[in-house]
Amino acid sequence: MKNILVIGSTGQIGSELTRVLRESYGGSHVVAGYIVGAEPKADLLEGGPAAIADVMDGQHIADVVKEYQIDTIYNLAALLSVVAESRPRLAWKIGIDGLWKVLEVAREHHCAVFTPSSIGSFGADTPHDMTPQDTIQRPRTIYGISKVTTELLSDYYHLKYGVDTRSVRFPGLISWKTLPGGGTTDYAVDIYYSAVKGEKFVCPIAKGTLMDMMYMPDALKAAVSIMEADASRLVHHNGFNVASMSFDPDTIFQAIRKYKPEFEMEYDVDPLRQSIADSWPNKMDDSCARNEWDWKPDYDLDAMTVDMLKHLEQKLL
Ligand code: AKB
Repeated sequence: MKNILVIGSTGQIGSELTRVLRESYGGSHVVAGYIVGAEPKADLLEGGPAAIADVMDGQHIADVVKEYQIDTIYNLAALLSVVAESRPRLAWKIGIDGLWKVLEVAREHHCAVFTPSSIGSFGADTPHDMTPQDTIQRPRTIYGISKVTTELLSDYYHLKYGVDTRSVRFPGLISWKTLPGGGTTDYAVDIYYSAVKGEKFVCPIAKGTLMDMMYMPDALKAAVSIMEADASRLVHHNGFNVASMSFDPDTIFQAIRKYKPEFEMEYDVDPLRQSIADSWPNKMDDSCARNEWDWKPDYDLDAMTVDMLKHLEQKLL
């Protein structure tokens, strides 16, 4: 049985991943790591142990790892792409200085580590259609630069020290449970909230801008599956492309209109978000993940839309 520490358990991915991991491995085997000022809500506190685990404090993380005999760390501490552009030094401190501390703890205490990468790790020079697993990665955002570094540093710890580092490149993640904060793909979550509230949606991304997106249950499945994968089959370790759907604002708008015919949308393009979106893939080729650890998503745009609308109606109305 694994003993898992989730660093960033109160964030967009962490809050849902901690619950899913507890269902699989048992509540007492999954520690919800958090920072002061972002304490877990009651259900996370009741479902299993919780501990302060700040990526800025490696000694503290080591103490938590020893206390709970942790063998697997999900390191989810990061700033998303748009907010990172306004606080580049902090983005680097959390994403890379913090990662370094986590990897050192993992090396000393023999833990496996998952630290997500992103479609943001690609850049304008990357082939945009069916973006290959191994290709040009020259991003110009601090988020992208830190994600490429995350992949390389994780590979380095694997090759040099034998630390079992694994990760995927997440597309934009869509969930009705926890809101993202400061990402380029956030519009694809916000649009559902507007549709359910009966408000016109003002889209900050231009019509025709394709990006990979994924429903949160599939993202959680990817995060758990890659850490469970048979190591002898893995050719890659970090930064697996994982894809499930790719759409532009008009396509998701039409998907929602199928169920909410009165829904309206207009465009007010945000230059920063748009320039980031333009540098990201239209659609990734995820055949390596499919071949090396049997990755397969469950949700397409229509299935996600039905589920999002159902749950947001229960939550908001
Ligand atoms: C963002 O938009 O910053 C994130 C991502 C795709 O990594 N959702």
